[in-house]
Amino acid sequence: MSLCGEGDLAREPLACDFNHVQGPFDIIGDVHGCADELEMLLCRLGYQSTSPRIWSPHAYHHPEGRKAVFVGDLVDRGPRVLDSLGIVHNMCVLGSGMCVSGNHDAKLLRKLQGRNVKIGHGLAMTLSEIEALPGESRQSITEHIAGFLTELPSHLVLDQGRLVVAHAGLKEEFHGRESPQILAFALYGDTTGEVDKDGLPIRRDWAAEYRGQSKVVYGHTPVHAPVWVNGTVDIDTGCVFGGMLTALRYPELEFVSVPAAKVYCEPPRPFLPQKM
Ligand SMILES: [Mn+2]
Repeated sequence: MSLCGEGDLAREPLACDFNHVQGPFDIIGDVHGCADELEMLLCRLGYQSTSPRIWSPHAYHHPEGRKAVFVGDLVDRGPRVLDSLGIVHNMCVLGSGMCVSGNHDAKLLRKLQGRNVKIGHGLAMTLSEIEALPGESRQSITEHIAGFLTELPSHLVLDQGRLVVAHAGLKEEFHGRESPQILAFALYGDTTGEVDKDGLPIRRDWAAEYRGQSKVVYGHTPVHAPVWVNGTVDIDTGCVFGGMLTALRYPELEFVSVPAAKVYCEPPRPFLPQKM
């Protein structure tokens, strides 16, 4: 909120408020450093490579003005994290892309801000890519990454509220609002605070209870194929785990996927159909 005019309280748009942006969109699932598959998917969707010379040499735009909307978790686990960040950052700057924060992006940001975070295998791979940068550019690239990650919103409300994109999904009462609780839901899902026998967080099935009018497109939990549930769909088809990188074309509501070139990381729990 900011004061404006003669005491009128002018409402500043929230970071998530993109009601006026109509698309069409290509919403893209968790990239996790799989830039090879991201570039292949963008090409299949009709995006063309451009040379923005902003921060990294990679960017794409669509000749018909479509926008790629990323569900977050750009980083960790995969082989080309910095290229993935560069592509998405540059597309956001050029206006051909938008992105929400994922839990891995938020954790990398905390690490870059000097906070004490637990470094698992996935984050270690991101940090080793940063360490491998030549000394003279490492600091400025790291600052660019931190600045980009700081600006990622918790979720996006698009197309007059008809479309909501959040990393782990979002229940209707949280759409278009901001709070620490709403951010936690958008990043981690509807966690109960308990863990299962494998030590993984137990999540409530918010999508099963969803009755909203807006379509909610999200990622975070790898599934072997996207399935609509009450107007919500998880498009994280586990590319980094050897699955696919999937886009949902909107408003067409068509899925476009490219297969992962390989298993880059073993999944924490199986998500592909079990072979009999
Ligand atoms: Mn995630």
